[in-house]
Amino acid sequence: MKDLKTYTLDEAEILELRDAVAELGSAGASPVEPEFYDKFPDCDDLLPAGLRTFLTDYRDDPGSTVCQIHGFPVDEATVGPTPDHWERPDGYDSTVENDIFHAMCATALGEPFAWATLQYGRMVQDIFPIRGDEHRESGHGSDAFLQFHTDDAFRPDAPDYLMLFGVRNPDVVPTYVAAVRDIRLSEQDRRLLSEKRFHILPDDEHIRQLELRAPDEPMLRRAIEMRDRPEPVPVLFGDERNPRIRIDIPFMRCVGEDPESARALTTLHTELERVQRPLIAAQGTLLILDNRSVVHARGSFSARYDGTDRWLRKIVVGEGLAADGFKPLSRVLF
Ligand SMILES: O=C(O)CCC(=O)C(=O)O
Repeated sequence: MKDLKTYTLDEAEILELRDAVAELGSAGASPVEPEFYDKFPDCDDLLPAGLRTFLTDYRDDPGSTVCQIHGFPVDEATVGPTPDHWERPDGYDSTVENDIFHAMCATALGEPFAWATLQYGRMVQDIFPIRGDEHRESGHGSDAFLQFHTDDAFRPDAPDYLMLFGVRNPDVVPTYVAAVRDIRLSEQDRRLLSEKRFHILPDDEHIRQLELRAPDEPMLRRAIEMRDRPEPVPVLFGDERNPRIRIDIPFMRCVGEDPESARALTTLHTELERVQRPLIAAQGTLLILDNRSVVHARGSFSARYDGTDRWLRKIVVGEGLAADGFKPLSRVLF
């Protein structure tokens, strides 16, 4: 990927950010809750000027794929051990500083939102290994390689950006990214992949979390409907010079018997592997992926479950909502 953009915070900017985080934090609203974004819709104005410009340039460049921001300080003692589960009975105070920084950067890109089906619809979600999930294709797996996907590819209104903040990543487990613009495909494969020949199903987490905790929720029925009666969709779409992609390798299949399309999908997968690049959401690094033009995967690793495991925080953002001047009625969707 030729166009990875990087910003490293300097000491003066870190001090400025500490003040901004303290100011927003003292108002008592948590970025885990939707109210934070309604209360502080312009909190990105408090970002250091250079960082804010970096983010808006990234957002406004139609060719942008991935960027990373290094250097937000994380205090090991404050964040404490990596939790066992996203339910986190002790609450979210330990990560509030980096969550506020994360939320400010998210607001510079568009409207942060969450899915009601995931982690009780919290606006900042946890990614870390959970005991028993080792072989699952989710952010809570570890031994399983999490294969290429765009986030929530089963939905037409999938996020535009995915933002991953490293609370800790001691084993340097990579997030692999591949830009669809870098791949080479035959005309025929491109055509097949641009036709409505594929079913993309909701990934397990959208259904499993509600089945366990809120089996009577209507949104669970909607998610099951999307799994059992998916609409056919293309994998590639948009302008050929700057193509868009929706894909979720472990949760997709061709519509009916279609060996040609299956082969085109395999070729696409191989190409994504060829152009992939490992990025590290190290402690204090924020990775930002354009979820329309970049696919991502995660390396496998052995979880220790001793409080030192890899821990990321995640926010997803819709750009279109803000671009239209439209404020969502609810930030927790399904
Ligand atoms: O853990 C990572 O690096 C990636 C997580 C991921 O794939 C996701 O949250 O969709």
